[in-house]
Amino acid sequence: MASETDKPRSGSDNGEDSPAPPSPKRKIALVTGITGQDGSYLTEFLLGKGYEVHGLIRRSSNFNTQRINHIYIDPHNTQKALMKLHYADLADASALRRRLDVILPDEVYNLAAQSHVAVSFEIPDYTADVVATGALRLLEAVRSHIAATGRTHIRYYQAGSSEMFGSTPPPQSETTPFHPRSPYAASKCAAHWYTVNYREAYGIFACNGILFNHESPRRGENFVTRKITRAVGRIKIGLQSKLFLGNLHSARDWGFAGDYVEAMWLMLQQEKPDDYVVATEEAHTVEEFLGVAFGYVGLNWQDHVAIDKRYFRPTEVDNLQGDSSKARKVLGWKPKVGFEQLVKMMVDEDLELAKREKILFDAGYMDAQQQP
Ligand code: NDP
Ligand code: GDR
Repeated sequence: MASETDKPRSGSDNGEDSPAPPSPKRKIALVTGITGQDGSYLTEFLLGKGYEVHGLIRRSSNFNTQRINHIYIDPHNTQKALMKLHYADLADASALRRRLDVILPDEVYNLAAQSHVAVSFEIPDYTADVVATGALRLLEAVRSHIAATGRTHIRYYQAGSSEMFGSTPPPQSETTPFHPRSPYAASKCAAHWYTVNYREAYGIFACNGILFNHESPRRGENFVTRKITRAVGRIKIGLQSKLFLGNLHSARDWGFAGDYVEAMWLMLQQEKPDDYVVATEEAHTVEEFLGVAFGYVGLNWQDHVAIDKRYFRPTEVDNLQGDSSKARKVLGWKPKVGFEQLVKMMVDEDLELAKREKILFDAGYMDAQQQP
């Protein structure tokens, strides 16, 4: 998806500072982190509900819109281009406020984050700036936007994480104490409490979704599930033989991202703002994930997996298993995709991807050593 100018692919013909004429019918959503796994599923979901979706994207030397290219419609097609992209960064408070004033959203979904737990030990300061202070900047932009415009109906969703529970044993619910085990998790705790505080102090309709791990074929390739399914595809096709991993004994409550974005939306449709745990309520170890993924294509993971200490974290989160009874009761939400189905869905897609890579490799266009 190439662009000829340095302007993001926005459907708006308006200048930067003049508000777009509000659509009489459509609800307007503003999504930070639209280029990420969840941003792409949420945008599909909201477009399906008839929303106009505005996404904030970061400037990058490469285009970073691969996950949303399939729903992109050229902005010159003004009737159909309902996803609009704008440059902004959670590090830039004035840009956030300006975007709110121009886009005039009804709902704001804050999904942007440096979301990799292990990486947060390497770049803790940056992680805090984006994950914690970034959420505060956006909340403050929402608060001042409401104060200036009187648009009190605006609703805010904060992407919280089961990582906040850290070492507190399962099952973890909304009343379970937080004990974060990484700079990422500590920053998410700050964002959680900023959100609660803005709700209590200013009466903003702000919700925290405390989401347990959710995966998909669009998951970043350095998260353990996708790293495994990418390797399974490549090993099966003969492009790779070994997979290097860290701790195989941690347990996670893994669901499907496509199911979880519906819960985000449901939270903002309630009468009152509140916080909700979203989880499958089923936990599996990394080793179990390996067993299902390799077994599905007739391979034995023990023949291919090697342990590399570099993937161990200074502090690990051993066991996450959610209690999502509140979300099930109040929101009427429940997951549709189970663990085995999720793993197989990811392996199927990565097998196809590996086949395409093999064609490039055989034609001499790709170095098989360049593993994801
Ligand atoms: P991803 O890592 O796939 O996506 C993160 C998004 O944030 C990307 O669009 C990224 O942009 C954007 N981003 C990163 N830094 C900035 C910044 N400084 N300013 C603006 N945008 C930025 O995450 P997921 O989609 O998996 O997760 C979505 C949210 O939910 C995150 O906040 C994550 O922490 C949280 N979460 C995720 C869970 C999961 O299991 N997936 C579970 C619980 C919480 P770019 O594409 O340019 O990198
Ligand atoms: P997590 O996901 O830390 O739970 O955070 P990740 O997939 O990174 O790790 C899950 C578990 O697997 C272990 N592991 C490895 N992890 C990675 N990334 N790479 C490896 O090689 C490897 N080997 C073993 C980890 O130690 C860990 O125990 C995700 C992110 O999406 C967060 O943003 C989100 O908030 C939480 O899920 C809920």
